[in-house]
Amino acid sequence: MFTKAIVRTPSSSMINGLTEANLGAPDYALALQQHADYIAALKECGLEVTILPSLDAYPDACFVEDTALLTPHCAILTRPGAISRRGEVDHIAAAVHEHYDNVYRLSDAGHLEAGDVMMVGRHFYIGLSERTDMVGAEELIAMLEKHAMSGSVVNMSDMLHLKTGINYLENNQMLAFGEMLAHPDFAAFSRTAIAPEESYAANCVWINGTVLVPKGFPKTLDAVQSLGYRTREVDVSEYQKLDGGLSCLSLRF
Ligand code: CIR
Repeated sequence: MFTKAIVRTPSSSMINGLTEANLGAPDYALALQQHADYIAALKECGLEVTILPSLDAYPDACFVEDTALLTPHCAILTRPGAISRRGEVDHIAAAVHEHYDNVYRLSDAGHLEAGDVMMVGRHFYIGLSERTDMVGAEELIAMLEKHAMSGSVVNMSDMLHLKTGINYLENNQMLAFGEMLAHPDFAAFSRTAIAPEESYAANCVWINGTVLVPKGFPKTLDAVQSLGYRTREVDVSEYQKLDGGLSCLSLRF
């Protein structure tokens, strides 16, 4: 169960955020409305939400998920692979320290964004992407092991982050698309295929029995409901324009 979440209000500078989506620039006013509804959804799932202020100098800073990994036993501040995002970590640190006694920080030797990290109980799958390398992954695993948790790396080639393509809904269930559908590392799980035209919706988020599903992806909504989950749709179209999914917009712990 999760009890808390941390989010960051987007800045108007988000229109300059990193993206390869080719969906045009986000509408900032609409993005703010969508962010407010995202926070409402987190609260409906029972979470107490800390809302951090926008950071004009960091257009991607609303995607807080990448800057820290919050586990039940410790927190780890990351070192983003995207150079323009590295400074975001200093700005999330205080909020993380407020909630955790055991806080680690990855060194400057490698890089890792927590969008590449998927928690399955006490085990953490770490995608090796353009944003996360082996050095960062190995450092993270060593920190997890200090607290009786484990990690393993996942080879991948087609996606921004691991959780762009696969997400755990507890109960042995995962949503997957593309190269994650038949990936051997997840053979032990029941994988529900996301329709190719709805690939963005592979990034759903399980919170305390409810699954947040991005609005506008009816096949995925139906599939998740058919698995027996309560669902809550959240419109994040303006974040999709920046390659950001539902999970990227919060740290849940
Ligand atoms: C980026 O490219 O870093 C942002 N525009 C999107 C980050 C999405 N985060 C995530 O998938 N965890």
